[in-house]
Amino acid sequence: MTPKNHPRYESLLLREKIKDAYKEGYLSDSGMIAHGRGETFDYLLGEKTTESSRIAIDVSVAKLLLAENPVISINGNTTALVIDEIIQLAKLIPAKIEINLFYRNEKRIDTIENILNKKGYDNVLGTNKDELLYIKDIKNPRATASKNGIYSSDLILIPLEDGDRTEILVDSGKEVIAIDLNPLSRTSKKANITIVDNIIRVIPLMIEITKKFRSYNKEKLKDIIKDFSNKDNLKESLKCIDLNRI
Ligand code: PTJ
Repeated sequence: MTPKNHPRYESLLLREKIKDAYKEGYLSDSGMIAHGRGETFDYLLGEKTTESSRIAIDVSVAKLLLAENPVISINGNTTALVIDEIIQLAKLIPAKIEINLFYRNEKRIDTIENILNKKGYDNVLGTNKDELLYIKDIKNPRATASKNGIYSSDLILIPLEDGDRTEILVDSGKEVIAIDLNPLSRTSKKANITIVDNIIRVIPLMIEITKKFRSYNKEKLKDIIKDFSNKDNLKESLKCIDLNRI
């Protein structure tokens, strides 16, 4: 048990969630390493939502509300940390939820599907019984996607994604929104929009902003998107890493 008065209580609580998910068998061992890397960048960014992240979140929500067939891709880490919020966001947009694992195996897929089912969410895609196709016929396990989900979607939200898959998605002409604490990762650089922030802060904020933007007309939403440059936004995020902060 983590004592509540511990100065790093929140951070330790997240580690507990990650460890529990690993023990339950749905978080990959590499997922624990990825979490550690995320913690480092979060530390350097001051463990807060920066102005550049806030801009990227606004643009992402506007894009999600304008998309024809938006899909939220989930993996082990996302399920462990923010699954309730993901379900809420998917319902609000509305967007589909697809399980898309880098280290795919049947047991992990079933466990994540069960977690969603127990929360009353039954339409999850990417399960073992779903029809999976190869994006752009790339016969690579990294390129599989649900026929009715990522395969046919125009916009995908990928919290914590590996660079190979981001590249495949972007090169296939899909728009990709990434959430990645590392502004220098291949995913961050390849995605159309990158939110350099922690998923535990981003998804609740996206819910709040979706509630506000839902009443906006298309023109107003397009206005929010129009001047966004991912490269410039990433540069701003990098500036927030103040190595002289002591
Ligand atoms: O569950 P699976 O099989 O799909 O595997 C998921 C992982 C994350 C293991 C897989 O996609 C992977 O190997 O990813 P990478 O290449 O390690 O990239 C993960 C990125 O997410 C890194 O740049 C981390 O800094 C970042 N990250 C880690 N935790 C968070 C995060 N970004 C936002 N919020 C976090 N909480």
